[in-house]
Amino acid sequence: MKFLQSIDTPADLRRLRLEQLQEVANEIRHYILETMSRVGGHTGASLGAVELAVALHYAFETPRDRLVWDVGHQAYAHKILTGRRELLPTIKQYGGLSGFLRRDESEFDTFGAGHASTSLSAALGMAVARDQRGEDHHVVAVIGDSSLAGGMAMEAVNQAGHLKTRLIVLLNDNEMSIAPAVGALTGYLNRIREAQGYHRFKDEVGDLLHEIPSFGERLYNAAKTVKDALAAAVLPGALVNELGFKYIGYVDGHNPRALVRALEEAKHVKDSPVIVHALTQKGKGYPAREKNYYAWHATGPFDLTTGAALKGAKAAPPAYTAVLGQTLCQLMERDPKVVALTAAMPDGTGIDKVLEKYPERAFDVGIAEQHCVTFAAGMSTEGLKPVCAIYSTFLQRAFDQIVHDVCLQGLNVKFCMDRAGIVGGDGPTHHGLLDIAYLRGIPEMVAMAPKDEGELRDMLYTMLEHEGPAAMRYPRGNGVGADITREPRLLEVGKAEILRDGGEVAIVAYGSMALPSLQAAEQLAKEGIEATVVNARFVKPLDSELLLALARTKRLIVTVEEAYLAGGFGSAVMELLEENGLLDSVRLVRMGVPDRVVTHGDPKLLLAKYGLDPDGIYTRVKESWEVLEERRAGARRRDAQLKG
Ligand SMILES: Cc1ncc(C[n+]2csc(CCOP(=O)(O)OP(=O)(O)O)c2C)c(N)n1
Repeated sequence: MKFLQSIDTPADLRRLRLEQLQEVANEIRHYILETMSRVGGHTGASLGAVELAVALHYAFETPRDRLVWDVGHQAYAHKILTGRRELLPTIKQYGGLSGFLRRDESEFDTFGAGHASTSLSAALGMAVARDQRGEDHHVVAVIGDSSLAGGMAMEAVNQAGHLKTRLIVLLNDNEMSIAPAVGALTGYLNRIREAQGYHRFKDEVGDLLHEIPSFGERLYNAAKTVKDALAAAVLPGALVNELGFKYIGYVDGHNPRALVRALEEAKHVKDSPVIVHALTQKGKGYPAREKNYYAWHATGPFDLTTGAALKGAKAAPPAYTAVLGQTLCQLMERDPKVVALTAAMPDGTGIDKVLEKYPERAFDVGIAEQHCVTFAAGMSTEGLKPVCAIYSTFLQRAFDQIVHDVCLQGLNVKFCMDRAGIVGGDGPTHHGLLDIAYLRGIPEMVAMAPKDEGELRDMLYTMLEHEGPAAMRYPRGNGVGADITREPRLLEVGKAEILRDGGEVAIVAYGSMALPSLQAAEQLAKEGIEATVVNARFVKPLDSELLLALARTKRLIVTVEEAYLAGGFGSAVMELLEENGLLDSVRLVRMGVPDRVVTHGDPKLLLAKYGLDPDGIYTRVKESWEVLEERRAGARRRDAQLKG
């Protein structure tokens, strides 16, 4: 690494000559590839933005000039150039670098990111604040073509064009989301590309016409009129201009020289926002680019020469995601009213399988969770049964749509929330810890969580048979090896399942915590503490009959959930006991995630940190039980003293 070794801040980069930047980019690309082949990460997305990061830090005086990356998954080169080079191998690991951007990680990360389409709003806010303070630095947002189509980004374009604020937007256009990009905006960007080819052709023809003696000039003028008319229709950036932005482009996004030149040009635009349109290739330099588009976006560890994924040693049960996709296909075969929707996550949600099998009944709406939910609501008014498969964390975006457009009208929309709970390396922006709290307060909603992948199938079937809104949460990763070959069963809505019966303790677990609770109970039994274990299945409606019976007969109830405690499953049980005047008759202990930001890292480690594994549950139950026993013994001693 001839250059990289001595680049500890962007100021070091800016000391180099323009023609040396490509070499710096090559070194960064090599370093990312080599590191990611060992640790995995958003390899492809970041490989595609190497030259962008180099050009940006070269052209702008960061951190004085503000750089706002959208999502942040593509910003590994930015991390490398801003003093975090040595830490790259720790990315996404506990205590290591974040996989996205964090203000507390670096002064160069001007805005925290992880969810898409936020950069333009944030950058516009910064630019307006700059103007109000009479300062003169640049504010630059870097956004991908798919994130630009997200609702928030469009809202920001609308306001920026109206305010005429000085703001630079670097569009990282690789024609890809995680899957191939979808939507009319993608079509528009494609047309810009095609139109530029046309204009180049036109200019060449113009030059030729000029060379024809006497007639040439007239022919050129006639052609120019036609060209102007055509230009109005397809001029690159015409729509962008109409929206109040200047347009510079397109630029080869892998040519640092061209990029720096375009960015320098953008700096001179003072009276409006400006878009610099860079064309990039996701996964640029990744060895197996042709084979699997998902690998262009993110990878686990891989073979550096072939790009082939390095597989784990033992075969694991199928992932919840795969079981969802496969079961949905199966159920769609039986019920023609069912349609499937994903918001830019076909692979991540299993909807890719449905898109393959039922292209007419499955929709990838792009990064547009809010639209997705209301689109589904509209379909359901006409008798369809839409299933929205959206990660728990991304469904947060669509809260009001769930309330206002689905539940208040009692519409028949189903929500499959993948990645519910602690997701691991993607960290705070991606943990799905809030869905229980944000869904269970909504009238009409039915909310459930399966204990394993077999029950996921039952629940999907149950949701589809249920009339009205319903949601199911399930964790990231592999199932537990449950039978997925049997026919899905219809479950009774609001009925829990007793997994183990006995003793004066009840562990009531929700979803992913049911089996760890069962294991904890087995461990407790070995020490003479018998516990009933309940797989709650539903948080709304709760199985109040069973829970009240437990409250009347047990001395200790422990609720366990992989979610924030505030407003969660345990809170629902506590409310039920309070409503029935039972809070004093039984000791209630709630286990879950406390009111804290949960960092990134190995999910096993994080779950253990919050006591949400068999050992943690065992310990908490045992301690709580011992306190009760101690109190009982104390009370007995006092009674005896009084009597004596
Ligand atoms: C609200 C939200 N929905 C979905 C995602 C998942 N996601 C992460 S990156 C990405 C694709 C972004 O595509 P684009 O903006 O074109 O950037 P690229 O990855 O192509 O560089 C998606 C869908 C997200 N981060 N946030």
